[in-house]
Amino acid sequence: MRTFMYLMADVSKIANDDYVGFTFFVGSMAMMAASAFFFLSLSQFDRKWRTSVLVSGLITFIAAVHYFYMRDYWDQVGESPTFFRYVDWVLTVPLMCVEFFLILRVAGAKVGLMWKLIFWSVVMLVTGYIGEAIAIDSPTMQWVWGLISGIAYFVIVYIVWFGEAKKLAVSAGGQVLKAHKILCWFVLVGWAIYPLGYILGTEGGLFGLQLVSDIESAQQAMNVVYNIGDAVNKIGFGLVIYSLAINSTSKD
Ligand SMILES: *C/C=C(C)/C=C/C=C(C)/C=C/C1=C(C)CCCC1(C)C
Repeated sequence: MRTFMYLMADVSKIANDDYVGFTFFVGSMAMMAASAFFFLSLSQFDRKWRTSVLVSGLITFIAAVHYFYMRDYWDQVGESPTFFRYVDWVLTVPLMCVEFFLILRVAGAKVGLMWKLIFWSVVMLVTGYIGEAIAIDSPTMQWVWGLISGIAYFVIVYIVWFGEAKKLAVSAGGQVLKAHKILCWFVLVGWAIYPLGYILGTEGGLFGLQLVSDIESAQQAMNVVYNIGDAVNKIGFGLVIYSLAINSTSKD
C-alpha cells in the first residue's frame, strides 16, 4: 500500500480545464490501442499487404511513445513540447509517404516517388520547426518559414492528387485507387489542420489574423489542434490501409 501511494504521488492531477494535458493523455492511449490493433491483425492479410499494415502500426507506435514524453513535458515544464513534436513528425510523416509508395507498388511505383515525397515532407517539417522554435523573435520570419513549409506541403498535395502518384493509382484501379483517393483527402483536409495550429500558436497570429490574444492561450490552442490532427491523421491513415488490406485479401 505504501509503495502504491508512493507511486501515485508521482502522478499529477490533470486539471479539468487542462485540455492540452487531457488530449495528450487520451492521444497516448489511442495511439497505443491503434498500434496493438494493427500489429495483432497482421496475420489476417495476404503477404503483400503486411508491410503496409506493419508501417501503419509503426506510425501510431512511434506517436504513442512521443505522446508519453510530450504529456510529461507539458506537465513538468508547462511549455509546448516542440522538439518531441517535430521528432515525432519527422519520423512518422515520411512513413506516411512510404505508405503511398507501398500501396502503389502494384502499379509499378518506383522508389524515386517515395524519396520525392519524403524529401518534400522533410522540407515541410524542417522549415516548420525553424518557424516554430528558432525564428521566435521575429513574427515576420515565422511567417516566411511557415510559407515555405506551406509550399512544400502543396508540392506533396500536387504529387498525390494530380502527379505521378495519381497516375499510378489510376492504373492500379480497384481497391488501391479507392484507398489512394481517401488518403489524398487526408493529405488535403486532415493535414491542413496543422498549419491552422501553427497560425494559432504564433504570437500575434499570422497573415494579420489575431486569433488568440495572449501567448499562453495561443500555445494551448496550438497543442490541442495538433493533438486532434495527429489522432485523425495517424489512426485514420492506418485504418484506410487496414481496410484496403482486408478488402484485397482473398476471402476463402
Ligand atoms: C502525424 C503527423 C502529421 C501527419 C503531421 C503533419 C504536419 C504537417 C502537414 C505540417 C505542416 C505545416 C505547414 C504546412 C505550415 C506551417 C508549419 C507546419 C509544419 C505546421
